[in-house]
Amino acid sequence: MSKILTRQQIEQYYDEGFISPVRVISEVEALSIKAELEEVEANFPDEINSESRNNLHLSFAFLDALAHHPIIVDAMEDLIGPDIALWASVMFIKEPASKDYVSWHQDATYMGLNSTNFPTPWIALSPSNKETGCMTMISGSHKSSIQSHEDTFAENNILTRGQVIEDIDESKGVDLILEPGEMSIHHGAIIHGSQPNKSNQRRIGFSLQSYIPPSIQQVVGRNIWTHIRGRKRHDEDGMTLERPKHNMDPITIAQRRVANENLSEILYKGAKTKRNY
Ligand SMILES: O=C(O)CCC(=O)C(=O)O
Repeated sequence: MSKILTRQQIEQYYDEGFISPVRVISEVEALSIKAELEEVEANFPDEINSESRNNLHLSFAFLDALAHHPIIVDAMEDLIGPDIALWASVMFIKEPASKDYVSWHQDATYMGLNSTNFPTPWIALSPSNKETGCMTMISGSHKSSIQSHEDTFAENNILTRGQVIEDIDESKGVDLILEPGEMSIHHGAIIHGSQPNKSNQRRIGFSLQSYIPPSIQQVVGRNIWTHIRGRKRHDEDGMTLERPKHNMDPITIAQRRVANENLSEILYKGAKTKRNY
């Protein structure tokens, strides 16, 4: 029996490649997390900024708590079973009236895993809708294989390589409208992207990319996994990450640095150039 997701939601994940919306925390709690995020952005500008946006959960206790949130983890268990590790996380922020966008892509393309079959929850910390630049999913596209992506490194494209899949049938696009505190869940092979934020408020989404069962192996590079629940992965052995007891817990800073260096090796493998995220 599933813990959080209904049978219909689980079927939707397999048929269409995404589920949305699922309430995780109240709007008030989400806005308090946003306020804490903005406080640490102001206090630790070198550690958290538009380029230093990966694996914040490794050093910031309030984001570690979100990565381990029982509603998120129970939903993941409904999709992948009881043994769960988190591959990485990315804070996707689009500033008010900015040109930043995310081109059509499939997450699994550059993750160096031997499967594309895994879920990513994306938690809204501000309203995510057509005006603020929500994610759009191409329904059912996870059923086809990984498409060819062209690296563009385009200036306002906030994906690592600015990678893009051309010639998408946008008529199958479904906008994932989320209120603060709600999440969407998308499949590792679904084609998705997002448009610029035309509003006067920030659009903030915390992408927990991705929760992975032990049956899926890292075949490119060496990822540093966050153990979440159940049996540990064998490639986590000997590597016990400390969870941050408070924001910027000193013991976790070096861990995050190494995790991000490793992540960069994986995400930019074979690329002509590297960005700082
Ligand atoms: O935040 C966005 O607009 C895009 C995020 C994304 O592509 C992802 O979480 O996989």
